[in-house]
Amino acid sequence: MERSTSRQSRKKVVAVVGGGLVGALNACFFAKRGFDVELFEIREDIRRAKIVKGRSINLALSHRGRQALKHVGLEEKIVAQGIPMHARMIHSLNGKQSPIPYGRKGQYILSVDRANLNKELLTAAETYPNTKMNFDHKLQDWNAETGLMTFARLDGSKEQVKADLIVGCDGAFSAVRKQFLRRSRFDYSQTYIPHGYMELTMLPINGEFAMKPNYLHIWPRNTFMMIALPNLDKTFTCTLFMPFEDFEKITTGDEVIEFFQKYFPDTIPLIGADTLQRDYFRLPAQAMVSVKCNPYHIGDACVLMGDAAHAVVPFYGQGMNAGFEDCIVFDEIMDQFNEDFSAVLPEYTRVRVPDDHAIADLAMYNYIEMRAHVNSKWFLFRKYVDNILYFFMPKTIIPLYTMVTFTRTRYHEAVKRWHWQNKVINRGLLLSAVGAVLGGSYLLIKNPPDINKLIVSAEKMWDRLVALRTL
Ligand code: FAD
Ligand code: EGU
Repeated sequence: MERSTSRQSRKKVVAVVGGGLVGALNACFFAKRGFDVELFEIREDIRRAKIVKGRSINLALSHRGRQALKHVGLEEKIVAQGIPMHARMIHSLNGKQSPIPYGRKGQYILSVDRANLNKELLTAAETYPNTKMNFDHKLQDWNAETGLMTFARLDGSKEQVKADLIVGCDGAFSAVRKQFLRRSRFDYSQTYIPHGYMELTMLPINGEFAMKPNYLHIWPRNTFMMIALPNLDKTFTCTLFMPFEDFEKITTGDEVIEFFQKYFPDTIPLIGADTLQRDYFRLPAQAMVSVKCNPYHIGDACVLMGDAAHAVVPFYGQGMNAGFEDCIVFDEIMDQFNEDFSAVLPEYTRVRVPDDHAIADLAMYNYIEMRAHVNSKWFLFRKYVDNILYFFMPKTIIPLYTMVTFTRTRYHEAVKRWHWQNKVINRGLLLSAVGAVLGGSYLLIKNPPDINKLIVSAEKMWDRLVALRTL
């Protein structure tokens, strides 16, 4: 069956491949501009599905993601269904909890439910009369010369569709991207990290959240780490990050408890030993991959966005936020170039690649940093220093996570500024050290201390020490 959806007289047809977070949002962006939008998604409609399988249950939504939602009039609605997290709560091994604010009052990130967000975005896209949703459509192949796409259905049938523009939003293992890989001068790299992740549910206790809800809870333990985000149903989703080889060492329920007793003892009564053992063996640990590529487009026919263009490891909480920002950046360029795809697509690649590569690098850097030497004390110390410098010099020293999380500073510029700030801080430290030595020497020379007084006070000190010993 062949179906040609491009019509001469009408607005151009945009095929969005992938109905995940970025695909569904993109459908809204293109529909708002008046294009004929066809969205293709391999899964059934998740709004009707009983069980939604997929990656992480909840996500941290921050400024960039919110700005994108605002563009399509969804910010308020989504924010109302999220849980504000004003600070991180650092859990030390001894059970001590220390909050560290994300920013000033009123600066917070949101814990949002992935499935719910996806449903809201699909529903929003569908309210435009010029969108058509095609579920149970798996992109099998497409032709970069003709733009003809082939979809496979569950019943075994095939469908061929043509569009003026193909927007690849089909995630880290993108089928759209496969055609890019066959072309010359396409850069591509993918890296699996040695860690896997596993999600554990912390149920409410006596009908209330088991821990304080308005925090992103973190258990930093060098190579092991756990993070918990609150859900609207008063549960927490705990994500355990650990090298695959360590996941494989734990094979019995007793070993699970033993492991948690050693590294996350405060969570055992909160999750419950039996729930912990059940959740641990329910699903195998999931892999994490980082993908970078360049360019993001082919001619005027196809463009990649979201994880299809840049899968990042989750150690900055930015994957979805960056993907949502892709949509804004593309939209702005569409304005600049009058929706002329042959100009918009190369400009989008030119502008966006350096920023997406920067956040991919930052997330990987943070992964390596956390794994290498971040225990709870170090984490607390680093964030305190960040926040104190920011408090006293808010115009000069802005913490990196602040630029990334609470502004739309281009990612690559945030990295540049971070390097510059580090230089300033190091010079400041060096200068104060040199200043202290020079100033101290000057004062000593100007007011030479009376050597007798020094000796006397030394004698007094000795007396005091003796007194202490005999107490
Ligand atoms: P996806 O969500 O993967 O959606 C792709 C869609 O395409 C899917 O619906 C899929 O079914 C469909 N599809 C795939 N292949 C085909 C095909 N051949 N034909 C048709 N359809 C197809 N990001 C944050 O911003 N904050 C966080 O706190 C955060 N935490 C994370 C925690 C973990 C453990 C992980 C793994 C990721 C986290 N992320 C976070 C990243 C975030 O999940 C992704 O960046 C985001 O889901 C990307 O959205 P996407 O729409 O590009 O891709
Ligand atoms: C990982 C998994 C704390 C959800 C990075 C911070 C994350 C999230 C941090 C996951 C960390 C790490 C930041 C936010 C956020 C911190 C951030 C990480 C949400 C530098 C559901 N990270 N994440 N940084 O600052 O900027 O609190 O799975 F532990 S939100 Cl790894 Cl802001």
